[in-house]
Amino acid sequence: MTPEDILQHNPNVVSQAQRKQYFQDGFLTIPDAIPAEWVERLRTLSEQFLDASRRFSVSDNVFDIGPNHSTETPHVRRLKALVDRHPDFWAFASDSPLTEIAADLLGPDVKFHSSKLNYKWPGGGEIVHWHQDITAWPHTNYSLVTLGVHLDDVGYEEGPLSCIPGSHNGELFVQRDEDYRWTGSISDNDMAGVDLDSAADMQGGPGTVTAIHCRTIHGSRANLTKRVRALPLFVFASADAFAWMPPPSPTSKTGEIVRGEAARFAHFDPRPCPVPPNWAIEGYNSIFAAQK
Ligand SMILES: O=C(O)CCC(=O)C(=O)O
Repeated sequence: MTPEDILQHNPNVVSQAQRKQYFQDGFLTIPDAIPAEWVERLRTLSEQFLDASRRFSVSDNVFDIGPNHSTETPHVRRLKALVDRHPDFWAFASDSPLTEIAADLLGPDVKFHSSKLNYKWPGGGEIVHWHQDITAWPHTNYSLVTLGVHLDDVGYEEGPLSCIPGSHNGELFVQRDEDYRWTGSISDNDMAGVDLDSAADMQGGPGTVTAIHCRTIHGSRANLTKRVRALPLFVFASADAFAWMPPPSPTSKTGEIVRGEAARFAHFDPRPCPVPPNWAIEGYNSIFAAQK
């Protein structure tokens, strides 16, 4: 769907002014969007999985294990395919205020794409370099959004997500090195033409939702605190957006309609999109592994 079409539908929880802001900037921070009970449930699940990771030492389809991981001190960079990890993650994605927000930004017919939980540990190990999400999972159009949920306070020190306003209307960069290997990040050369001074942090307390348009350039700095910063992320698409390459992190729910109805026609946006590796053949671990 186009932003104009989406704005014609009455919103559920996001105000019309916020929706316009989202389409203008390519991102939106929504404070107090998720009730405390949900935040607490997500936090508890996150802690349980971190604890369970102590028994593992190599990355698999559940955990992306970082280089300093041990039984005593877990260093998990990502819990993968959240909705397959616990039914409550799927309940949250498919029937909660989060799903309402997705519908407000994508239109009444919403398709679930993927989900993960990123951990940013104290120090610079999980710096996320500037990138655009859609080049990893291209679709026939660009009506996709990544929604993140703050489980705790996320301020400057915690390494919040940071976005370049208006970059969703600019070009899509090839996230590969000189040998055309996937890097998952935009090269310094390409970033030289981007106004980094305009970058805006997405800060906020527990229950804040961060919405990032799939074309928006974003990243996150080091965690300067002594605590891990956990960030569950959920990707949704308008029902009329169809993937044209295998997804990097498929889940059993990928492609399910969570609001409204399945599309009878695909919508095609003519703006070109670089072709990612074929993840079904090459496999995918996480953005942290790719950006190393
Ligand atoms: O975890 C973060 O800080 C950013 C994650 C991100 O941008 C991504 O996984 O695409």
